[in-house]
Amino acid sequence: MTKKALITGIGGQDGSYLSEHLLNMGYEVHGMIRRHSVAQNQDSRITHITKNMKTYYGDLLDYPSLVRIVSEVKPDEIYNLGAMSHVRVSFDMPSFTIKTNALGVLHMLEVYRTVCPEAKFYQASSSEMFGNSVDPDGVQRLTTSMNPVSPYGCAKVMGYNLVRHYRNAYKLHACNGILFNHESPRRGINFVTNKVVKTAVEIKKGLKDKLELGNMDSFRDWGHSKDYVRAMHLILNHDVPDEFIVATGETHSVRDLCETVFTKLDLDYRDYVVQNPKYMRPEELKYLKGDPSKAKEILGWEPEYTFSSMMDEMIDRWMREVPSV
Ligand code: NAP
Ligand code: F7E
Repeated sequence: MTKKALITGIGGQDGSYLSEHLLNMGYEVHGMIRRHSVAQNQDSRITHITKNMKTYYGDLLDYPSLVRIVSEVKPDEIYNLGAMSHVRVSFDMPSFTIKTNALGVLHMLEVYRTVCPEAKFYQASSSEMFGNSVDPDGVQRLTTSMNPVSPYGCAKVMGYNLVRHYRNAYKLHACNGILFNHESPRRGINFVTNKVVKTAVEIKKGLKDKLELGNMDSFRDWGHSKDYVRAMHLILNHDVPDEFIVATGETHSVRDLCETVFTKLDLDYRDYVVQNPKYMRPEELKYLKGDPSKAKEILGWEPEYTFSSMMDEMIDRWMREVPSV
């Protein structure tokens, strides 16, 4: 029988790639989108596949909308990807962030428990939950303590714990994927990778003469969203509901990122990058490097992209889309 998946945050970066992946596997895909005053922004990342799926208006903070959608779809698999996902913005909008990323998870779990408890549930947990905790060997793993350093991270810890609690208390198949940073040409342009790539291309084409950044000395473990949505499906479909880290096990500083991207465009980043305190955070997460060994050993997950091939794909997008003067 055809499996039915329901995705919250279907119009986001991961929601769009996950939809493609599930459609390719023969799933019936349903997704929740939010109403925007500019209607074309509601589903701009998924317009190429909306004819193959069904979308519903809803919001993680609007409990009746969740009851309506889940009752109508009766999904076999729920992927809760909806979130206020920008860490720096979470300092500006802490209340909305905590509501969406923590209370929103509780709402989804309650509807899941009461409407379709036989379904499977995936929660989009994040490496931001670790904050500045690092094991002595320079890696974050499932046993690393969680000391979040942003409203976003605090809310994600709450969501993570709620999933574990619901699993144990109500015997639900509810899982957490702790995903480290993952990017793609579809990444929002206010996240550092796509901001650097887009601006570097604009500089290359003579449209800009500088790139303003915040902290260039933080390190991130950057993978590709396409690889990471495959991991989501594997995590959810493992026999036992569990927690998994998804990461590359490689780390780069923001400075390395700039050097890589500008060098690929035959430019020297030091001629163009300036620091602007506007992009600094009240508290910074300095270093991320995840240990994906459990996902590799138990789920057989392997990423296909490298840092370099992902940057090439992102550069290609902007070389095509940024007009030449
Ligand atoms: P994204 O592109 O920002 O997508 C987030 C989606 O959530 C958007 O479709 C957004 O809709 C929706 N959303 C926001 N507030 C909502 C609300 N109150 N009710 C319902 N939907 C809401 O993020 P992403 O990169 O795809 O990430 C997907 C999930 O993984 C998020 O939960 C994120 O926190 C988590 N995560 C991401 C990363 C990463 O590096 N990408 C790493 C770890 C975890 P609008 O477009 O209408 O705002
Ligand atoms: O920042 C530094 C910034 O905003 C990365 C989300 O998907 O991953 C993401 O959160 C680093 C930080 O991602 C700028 O200070 C410097 O150290 O691309 P980012 P993030 O905060 O790591 C986690 C795992 C998630 O779960 C989140 O949803 O880059 N940085 N200058 C800058 N960052 C931005 N955005 N803009 C700058 O100008």
